[in-house]
Amino acid sequence: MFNLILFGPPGSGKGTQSEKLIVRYGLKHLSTGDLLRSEIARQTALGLSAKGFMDKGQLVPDEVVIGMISSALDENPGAKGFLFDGFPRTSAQALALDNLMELKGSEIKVMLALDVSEEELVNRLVKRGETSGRSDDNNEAVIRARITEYRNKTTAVADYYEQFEKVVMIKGEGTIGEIFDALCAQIDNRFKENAKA
Ligand code: B4P
Repeated sequence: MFNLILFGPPGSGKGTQSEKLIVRYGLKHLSTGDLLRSEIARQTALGLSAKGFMDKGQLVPDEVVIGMISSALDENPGAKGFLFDGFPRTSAQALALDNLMELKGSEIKVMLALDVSEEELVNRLVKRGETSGRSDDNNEAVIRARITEYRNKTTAVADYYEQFEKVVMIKGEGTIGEIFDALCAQIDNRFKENAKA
């Protein structure tokens, strides 16, 4: 299995690039943001509780998202590999993911981290808020709260994978095509190494 994490702050392009990467590499896309929004749309108990956190720009509690990822992994036993988008977002989630991967006799091969300036992030999310209908995108204070959550709780996840030399920084500003090419170059390198191992 080839498993990778696409990492970066809110609005860095994780969702945008994931859609293209799963097509190119045949990976199963696991986006905790998408999974949570689907729970909200279906008005499940999990969704209703998650919405309160998301609308304030806060992270949803670890046990909720870890449970969702665990179920999604079990539902896809034949996957060639997983692309994790927006997960893990805390150190506890990173440890849980490593344990889940170990249970499957697999591991995270690489974390590709998109680097984008804060002003560009805010601009992108404010712009998306004009059309997306997402309640966490239509208020600049909530967008800034999401970026603060990222700084306080999520950057530690990159430090965690850094100790295993699995983090590769990618410039996340430029055209979507340029960024996609840079991501693919890194994946192609590691796929080759994977095939040899
Ligand atoms: P997510 O759904 O993960 O969303 P995101 O971080 O806001 O966006 P992403 O980085 O995917 O940006 P996108 O490609 O869409 O999280 C939403 C909320 O869910 C979180 O705040 C949290 O509350 C909760 N949550 C999710 N996972 C969680 C977890 N593991 N633990 C706890 N809570 C969790 O791009 C943004 C915009 O930029 C788009 O409009 C796009 O068109 C544009 N764009 C993309 N690339 C561009 C480029 N190169 N140039 C210009 N614009 C670009």
